[in-house]
Amino acid sequence: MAERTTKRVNKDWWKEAVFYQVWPRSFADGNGDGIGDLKGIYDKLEYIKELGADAIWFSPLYVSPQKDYGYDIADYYNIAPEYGTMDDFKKVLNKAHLLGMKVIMDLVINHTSNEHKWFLKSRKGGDDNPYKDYYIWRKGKGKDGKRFPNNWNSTFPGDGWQYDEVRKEYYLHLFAIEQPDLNMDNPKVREEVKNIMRFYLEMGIDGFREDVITFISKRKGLPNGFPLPTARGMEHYVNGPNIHKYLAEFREVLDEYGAVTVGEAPLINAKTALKYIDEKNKTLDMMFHFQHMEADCMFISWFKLPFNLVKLKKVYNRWQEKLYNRAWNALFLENHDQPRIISRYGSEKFREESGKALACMYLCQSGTPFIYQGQEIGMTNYPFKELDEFVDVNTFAFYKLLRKFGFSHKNILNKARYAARDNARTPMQWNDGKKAGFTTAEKPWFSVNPNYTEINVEESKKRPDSLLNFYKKLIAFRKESKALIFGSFHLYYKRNKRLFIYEKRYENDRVFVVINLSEKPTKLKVPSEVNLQDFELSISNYEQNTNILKPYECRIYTLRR
Ligand SMILES: [Ca+2]
Repeated sequence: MAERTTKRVNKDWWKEAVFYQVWPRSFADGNGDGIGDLKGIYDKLEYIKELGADAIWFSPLYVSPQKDYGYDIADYYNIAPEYGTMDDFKKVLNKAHLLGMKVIMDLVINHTSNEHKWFLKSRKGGDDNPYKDYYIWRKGKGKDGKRFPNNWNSTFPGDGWQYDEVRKEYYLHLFAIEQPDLNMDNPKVREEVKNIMRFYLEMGIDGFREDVITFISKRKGLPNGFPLPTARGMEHYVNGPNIHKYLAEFREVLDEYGAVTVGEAPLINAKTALKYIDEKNKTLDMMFHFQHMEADCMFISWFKLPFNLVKLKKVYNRWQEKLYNRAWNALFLENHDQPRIISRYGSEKFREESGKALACMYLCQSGTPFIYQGQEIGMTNYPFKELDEFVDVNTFAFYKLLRKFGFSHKNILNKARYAARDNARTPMQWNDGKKAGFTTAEKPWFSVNPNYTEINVEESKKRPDSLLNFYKKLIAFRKESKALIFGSFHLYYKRNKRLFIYEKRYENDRVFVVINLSEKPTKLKVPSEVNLQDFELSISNYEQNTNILKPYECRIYTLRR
């Protein structure tokens, strides 16, 4: 029985892979116009490979007005001119494949840009218009037709509906005003999605990361939502009524090509996730949930709370246990929507120590790890001072909402400094030269974090004990360890507020992981199940290891054979 399970688990390449996420605009500028591009990416593929990555996820590269930096797509079949051409993309794809790396694209189909030709045609309305029902249009309510069709909000906080002067109707947008939601109940729209998938799968890509995929099915009749102050209506579209039907349709196309899919799933818990990813009947291979990103906030980083390790451990424990031998986790600490993890769960004072401890914390769990650009060198949040230094539409939407709720300008600025997605989007810090080696332009599209003189790839490569080299070592170690990738998860000292201690077991292998996730020196605890005499220390972020764990000390012990 155990053997059968193992075989089944091993057949999928992505389970033993480490993914690297590239957010193209800020990765590397190849032509000196201040904006990251495919030429820049092409030249840095070896760097990604050397880290130990087996696959790359590209955030959207398609034609877009960039209101939401590519997550508002105006043409799925072409590359944004500022990033290059389709030929440039094919060169990147081919080179990645030659280096032994897979490539997945971002599939954004909950919405398009309002500049997409489907939307431009849909605005015209008319019964004989094939694009009429591509989006979610409704007449206004009330005598004068000026009231919104229902009370839903956008998740970029604000109203969920926008009036269109051409069609004289409202359209639904769960994100920015410039991002109208597609009407996935329309079979023609689903065929369009399948065509997009086929186009890139035929080109040779290896799968998709699917943006807010759990939002694509809205409840029939679009009933009013529970009267929350924000995010109203979400119970009618998160994991909506036809989601599994639509994903099963898409899965048929994906399966023709053996493509991997990871779905973004805000607000999902492990029990609900299994409806999508249980191997017995799955429509997605993995899901990005966000419960582990709530250890320092209420739902989202804007509603900050003190870091709570007990809460974090509880979430990890639940997902590791629930999915064990049943489904597969996607592991991440950062992406383009999250502030930098060292500035959140770690410590800027113990920057590299805490970066290593956090790497150890998630890379030793079962699942497929994703590393976001700059995370591996320990990039931190940006020291924003004024509102006009931010660029993200979501930051301004939150600013507006919180002002409405009576927060002061200064207070919101403090929140934004910690919570804004902008923090993840500053240019990659390659070296200590001008503009961190990101661009030769005088003015990059977005400010470089001034700490680039200390925190950059070149410096990290040179120094054997750098965070970057720790990531390399840990990734290589993980690849050789069935216990880390496939093992069962055993959490010890659940209620301890500083220590994160767990064990992974696989057949006769045992790996014991000890992390002091605090700035305070803390006495090492060893559970009765573990006799440390039988283990050897494989990896640690300090040279001397005693009975007192230093700030953010982490250790990985392996059972002697
Ligand atoms: Ca460029």
